[in-house]
Amino acid sequence: MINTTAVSKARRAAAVGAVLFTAAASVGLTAAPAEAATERAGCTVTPYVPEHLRHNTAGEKVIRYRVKVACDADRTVVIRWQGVEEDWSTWWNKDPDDGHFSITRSRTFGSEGTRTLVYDKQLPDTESGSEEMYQKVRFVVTSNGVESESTSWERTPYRSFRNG
Ligand SMILES: [Ca+2]
Ligand SMILES: [Ca+2]
Repeated sequence: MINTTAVSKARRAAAVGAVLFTAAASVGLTAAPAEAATERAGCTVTPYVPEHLRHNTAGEKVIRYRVKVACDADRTVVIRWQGVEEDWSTWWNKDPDDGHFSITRSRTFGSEGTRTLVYDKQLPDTESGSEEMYQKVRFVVTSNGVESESTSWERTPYRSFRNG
């Protein structure tokens, strides 16, 4: 039996991809790197594409969300951190992304350094077929009592994971 949901999802993804490709070509953009970093006030934060870590005792996939944080000395960084399952809305079919987690993490650097934050969570089941997981972060930096403005949200590409 043909899985019509998966087929229609693939068609929608292809259609969205074609539109994005056209838009990028028309303004001469190059493809974004798989992982991009944002710098603000002496801290650089890099979110990575989610990875399959292991299976839990229920037989479900546990996904690892990883963010690298590098700061100069005397910095405190507060990161808003979300995991999301991507869907594709069109004007004729509203299908917004599914929020998965939303957390805040803070790290203080007395001296210059780099730390990796990880968050592990069971893959959600939001639809038939695979789940397209990505993560996004934004952050503020405080140094000597001065707080920076927040960065904009920075998201990773998604990675597809099959449930089970
Ligand atoms: Ca999806
Ligand atoms: Ca979904």
